[in-house]
Amino acid sequence: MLRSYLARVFPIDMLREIEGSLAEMGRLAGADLYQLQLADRLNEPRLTQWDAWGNRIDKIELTPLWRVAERIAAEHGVVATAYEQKHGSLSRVYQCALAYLFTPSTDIYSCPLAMTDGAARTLLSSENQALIDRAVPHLTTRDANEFWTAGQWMTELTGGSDVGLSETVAKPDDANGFRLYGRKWFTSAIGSQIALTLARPEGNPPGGRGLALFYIETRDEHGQPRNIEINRLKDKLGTRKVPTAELNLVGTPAQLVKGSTDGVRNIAPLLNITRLWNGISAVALMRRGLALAYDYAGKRVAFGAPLSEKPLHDDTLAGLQAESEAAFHLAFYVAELTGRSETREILEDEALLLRLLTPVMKLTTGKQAVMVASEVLECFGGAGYVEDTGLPLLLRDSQVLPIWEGTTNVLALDTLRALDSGDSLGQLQLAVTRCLDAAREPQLADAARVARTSLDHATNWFAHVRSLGQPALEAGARRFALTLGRTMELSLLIKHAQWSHDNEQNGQASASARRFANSCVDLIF
Ligand code: MFK
Repeated sequence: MLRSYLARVFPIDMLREIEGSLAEMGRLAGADLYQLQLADRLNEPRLTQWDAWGNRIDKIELTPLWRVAERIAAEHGVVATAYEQKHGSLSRVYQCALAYLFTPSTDIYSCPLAMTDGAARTLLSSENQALIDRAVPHLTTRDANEFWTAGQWMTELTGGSDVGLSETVAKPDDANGFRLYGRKWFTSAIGSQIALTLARPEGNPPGGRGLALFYIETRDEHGQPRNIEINRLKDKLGTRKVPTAELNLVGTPAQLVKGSTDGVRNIAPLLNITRLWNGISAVALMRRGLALAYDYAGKRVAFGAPLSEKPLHDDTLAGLQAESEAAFHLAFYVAELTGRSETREILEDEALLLRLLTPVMKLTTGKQAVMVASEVLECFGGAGYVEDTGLPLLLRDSQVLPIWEGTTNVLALDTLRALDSGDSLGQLQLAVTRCLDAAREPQLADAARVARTSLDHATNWFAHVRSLGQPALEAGARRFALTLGRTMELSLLIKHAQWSHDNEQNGQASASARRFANSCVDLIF
């Protein structure tokens, strides 16, 4: 899947340049990191709040896998590649390919990397030169000793979705900075050196506009938290290697990143990057699950033959293959658009498409990841339900993907918000049409018809229900957004299938496109 896709989007010379590093990352993920992941299965991060002498230290210890993952991520440029810009706008695609290979064997180390990437992008777009000079070289370096990761501290007791309700207060201090006071309720990857967070400068109005975006360096030169008390680590269903904390900010020194208002708008670049990572993680975990299921199907003999020779098992795997290929193409398409926006090659119309497709892609692929992981476990029968196979982890870790970085419903509403500006739906129609117009193979015709019909249905639904008012529109927003996502996925899959037929004489993508076309693309009723 990855090789075929890269061969389509990269010029051949560029592909030669990046192939070696991708192959090396693939080797690490399949060998050293995978072995370490299995050995690390029972380890979890630890919080030590007090030292022997009664001092509050709030020390976090990561597991061995995560310590290795951090070094490998830095040295292989899993964040840096996007900022070195050696391959123009395709640098972002190259970076996502590295992240895709790195993710399945590193137990959601993608979380701190996503936030690090998002923080670098946010700082760069803030035009705050002092903070850019201070932090971005650390966030984007390949030197593991200099590498910093970033946290994204948004969620408070008042909720993870309605961020405008945040209660953290910012008071000016004597050194032209601020001190933050408040309680953050779900702060992922608390081991990070810096964090971007939201707080309300005293006197600002309520809501998201009254919040401001702040930069924090979490520990002092002795490694002590800077007026941050870590109350406990979360006891989560999955992502258990990620040290996620509840913490109090008790006069934490902080600096404004950009203005003293509009924190939600100013942190949006970070959200959009982490949502891209969420999609790449979704397709990476699906791919890992499928690889294991295919391998097992060749080995497990039942009722007289390997599972791989059983038509029903084969059919089940084909359905999962189609879901994961479709999701892959949408996630990487958003990476392409993101890359173009970062090199400012993006046209105004394409920027609208990117704004629309980012939440659509995140919510669509998140749901697919959970479904695929659940089915993969079932492909192993009872073994998929047993912890020491390492398989249950896949389902638990996938389950976070539709939740964090905006739940499916919150992102469905964000999709409606994205449609408010300009003709973004028209841009999506254009993108779908371009994909489908490329398809000449007769065996893709039915699939292309499904994509056209579901797109028409979605656009007609939107035009009609919009006239009925906001409650009706919101009630259908999830079905609508998922239909847009699955239609775009099908269209991209068809486009790739045609290319693969022409250039590789390979029918895999075509088979997946036909299969996916019959897998509930249109969810509007
Ligand atoms: C494995 C990889 C993943 C790694 C994960 C890392 C783990 C991190 C764990 C977490 O931190 S999870 C917490 C993440 N939190 C969220 O994702 C928040 C979910 N909620 C939303 O996204 C809400 O839609 C939102 C908070 C944005 C709504 O808040 P508001 O105050 O009602 O915002 P509003 O008024 O809609 O938008 C304010 C401005 O921001 C508007 O611009 P203007 O001021 O110019 O009008 C919006 O257009 C803009 N905006 C909002 N979302 C945007 C955006 N602009 C661009 N892109 C977006 N996505």
